[in-house]
Parts: sequence; C-alpha cells; structure tokens
Amino acid sequence: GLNLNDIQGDILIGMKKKKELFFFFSIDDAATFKSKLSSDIKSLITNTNQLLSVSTQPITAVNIAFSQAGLTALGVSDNLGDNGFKNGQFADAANLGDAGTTNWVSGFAGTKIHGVFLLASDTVDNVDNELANLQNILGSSISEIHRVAGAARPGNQEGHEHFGFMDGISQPAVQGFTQNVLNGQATVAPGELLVGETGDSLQSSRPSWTTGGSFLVFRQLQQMVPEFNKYVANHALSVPGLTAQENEDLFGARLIGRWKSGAPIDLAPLRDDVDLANDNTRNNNFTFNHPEVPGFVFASNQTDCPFSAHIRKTRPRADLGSENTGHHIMRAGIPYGPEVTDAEASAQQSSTDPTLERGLAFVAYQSNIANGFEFMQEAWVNNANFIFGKSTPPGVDPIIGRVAGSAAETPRDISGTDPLTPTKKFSLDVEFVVSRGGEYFFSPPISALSGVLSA
Ligand code: N7H
Repeated sequence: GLNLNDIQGDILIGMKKKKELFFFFSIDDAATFKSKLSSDIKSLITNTNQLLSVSTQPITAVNIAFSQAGLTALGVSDNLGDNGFKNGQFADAANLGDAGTTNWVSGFAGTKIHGVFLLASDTVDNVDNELANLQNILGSSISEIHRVAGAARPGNQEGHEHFGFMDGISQPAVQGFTQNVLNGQATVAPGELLVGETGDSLQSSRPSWTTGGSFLVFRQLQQMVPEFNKYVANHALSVPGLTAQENEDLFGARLIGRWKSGAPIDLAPLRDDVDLANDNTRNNNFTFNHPEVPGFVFASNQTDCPFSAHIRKTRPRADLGSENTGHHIMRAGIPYGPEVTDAEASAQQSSTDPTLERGLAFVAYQSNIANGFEFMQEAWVNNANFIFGKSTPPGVDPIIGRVAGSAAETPRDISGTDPLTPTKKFSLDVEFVVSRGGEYFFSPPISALSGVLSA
C-alpha cells in the first residue's frame, strides 16, 4: 500500500486552508541547505496521514518541491523520466499556448527557481511566522525569487474562484486510498498521480527514492474578472421562459459546465439548483450522455452541456467512452489577489495596478506531466477540434483555451454555447485568463529529504 507518512500532504488530499503562500526560492549554498534540509526542515514537512484528521493537523502545513534546476543545484543527477520537468516550464510556454512569455513574471522566466515552499494555515500571521521560521533555519542558503499569496475568497464566496464559480468539486478517487468514492468520481490507479506506484507506466525505471513523489505543476493564472463579467452580460442568451438575469447566468454557466453554486448544467440545464450543488452524492454524478432521453444523439446534442464547456474539455467523461484515459490530475490550487474594486467594476476593466492582480494559483499533481497537465492543456483544451467526432467542432476551452501560436486577444471561436442554435459561433475577443507563467516541480517523498536530496 501507499506510505501515507512519507507522501506529502498536499498531493492526495490538499492542504485546504484559507491562506496558502507559495514561496519560490533559489539555493545559493547547497551544502548548508542540504544539512538543514535533513536536520530541521524534514520534520516540518506535513505528510498525508497528518492532514487526514483535524487533531493531527499542524497549525501551518508545510510542503516542499524542487525544480529540475533545483535537483541539479543539489547535485542530484538521477533522471526522473519526465521531459517537461527536465526542461522546465519556461521552455514549454509556446507548447502550452501562452501568448509569448512577455506576460510571464520575471521570476518564472528561465530556470532560476530551484524550489518552492507551500505554507497553508487559517491566518496570514501563522503563515508568516512559519515562513520566518524556515528562513531563519535556512539563512542565506536560499534567496527569494517570487511569492504568490493565495487566499480563499471572503464570506459566501469561500471555495469559489474569482469568476464566482465553486471550485474543487470533482477530483479523482485513488485506488487503495480514497475511502468513500462519490457517484461520478473517476477512480484512478495510485500510479497515475504518484511516481513509482502501481499504474505508473514508468514504475520500473524511476529512481527508487522517488516512489510516492508527484510532479507539481504550478501556474500563476491571472483572471480578467470585470472583462469576463462584461462579456457574459453582453452575450446573455434568449431561452424562452427565462428572465434576462437567468439568460445571462446561463451563458456563463455554459462556458464552465457548472453554475456558480457548483451544480452541473448537465443535470440542471436551465436554472441553478443549490440543493443539487450541495449534495455530493449528486453533484458529480453525470456523464454528459442521456441515453434515457428519446432521440438523444450524443454526437450532436448540446442542449444540456456544450462540448466546449471547461469541465467537459478537461474531463470528457462518456465522450471518451471510458474513464481510463490516463489523463487525470489532482488539483490543489487557491485564488490569489484582491476582490474586484468598485472602480474596476464600473469601468468593466481590470486595473493595470499590479497590486490588484488576481487569479488562480493553479496546482496540479500527476506522475507524468505529459499525460496529465500538458496533455489536458495541449491536446484537449487548446485543440479546437476536441471533443472529436462531434457534429460541430467545439473550439478551444473558453476559460483557459488558447489558439496556440497566436498573440493575446486573438479571437477564439467557440460553439455550442447557445442551446437554441448550437452551431452559432461566439468569438471570444478577450483572454479571460492570462498565463503569468509557472514552473514544473517534483514533490518528493519525505524520506528523500534526509536521503538523496541531502547527501
Ligand atoms: Fe479548471 N473556473 O472557474 O472556470 N475549473 N479552471 N482548470 N478544471 C473547474 O468541477 C477554472 C484549469 C480542470 O472533473 C471548475 O471541481 C479557472 C487548468 C479540471 O469534471 C471550475 C481556471 C486546468 C476540472 C474551474 C482553471 C483545469 C476543472 C469546476 C484558471 C488544466 C475538473 C469545479 C484561472 C489544464 C473537471 C469542479 C471534472 C474544474 C475554473 C484552470 C482543469 C469552476 C478559473 C489550467 C480537470
């Protein structure tokens, strides 16, 4: 079975706190760093078992991960078997469809970042105290390259991302780990998320010290919230029987595939349904196919959910026939940045003030970046013809899809969003999500912190 004392806590269950700091650093003095990693840092790293029960959770949970440049700085030359990781995310920007790298924060441009601390707690003070503790231990052996301060949104928006939609509903269940598999949850082999475990296709060739680790994809994804709201308001649908507000909300929900409450439009195609949203035995229990409906043609019917909807592009369910696609990720992101200001809302435009940048600190875990995040982004999200075999090519994912190779603001055509005329094209002339870059990391098993990584 899995060694839950050795697997870092964020990977399988997520640290799920109101505040989470991502602290990106370089290693300037490898000898000192290694000695402190083994003597002091290792014991601060939160494992999976600790997070499973509130009584064993630390005040501030801490996880650590390294980039390829970081492993090299530590003198670790083992090949982990992952090309994306090996080359770093900066080299991957064009493949991912980022509009050049001019939008990348300078810290992510290149391979300067060696590692990241993830610190999660209920308050910013707790997080800051723990960071001060880590910095005190490591002294000048590391220096800060960049930080992203994540925070759950306030009040009744907690759990919702900045566009207003409930997030974190659908995650894969892991064989041999997940206790109660929910209806409609995908079940994956542990090796789809964890290196060296059953189901990892490269299991036999991974260095033995990596078993139970996972590749962590970090992306700082800026969200243009006033622009998104404006676009949705301007494209309200005209479905009979719905109010103007309901028609506006329906358009937004059809971009995502869920209502703001989290209720799936495949089960609630006309109006939001809060009871459905809050019932975890039902809110993930759908496939997009409705063979029980007379005359339902799966290849052309977009009445309930467009082929292009974000959750359909990223998990096509029955569209691919089987859940055994090999393309699942465990998401552990959190929003960052302030709420929309009144000035931004009235101008219907995001401020250029960098202190008002907001978005998603996106985190995805998988055992193989090419099969997980990269595949999802490149072969599904950015591929206008995916989902294949449908009557109308859907276009790219309206939320995170990019026409690869294009400049920012290149119109992205999508279809299926108007249930009355599914062939109607919408030309998205705004990038709702702008990539500010990121890095690929390896979240090692905790044992390696006093083993290979500090040798
Ligand atoms: Fe997405 N959003 O608010 O629009 N995402 N996502 N995502 N996403 C999901 O079902 C969002 C991003 C996936 O299993 C929900 O848990 C935003 C990237 C996957 O049915 C919402 C951003 C990638 C799922 C959002 C963003 C993915 C998913 C519904 C960027 C991978 C689960 C909540 C700013 C390449 C699908 C839920 C399933 C769900 C949003 C990014 C993937 C509301 C705003 C980069 C696999």
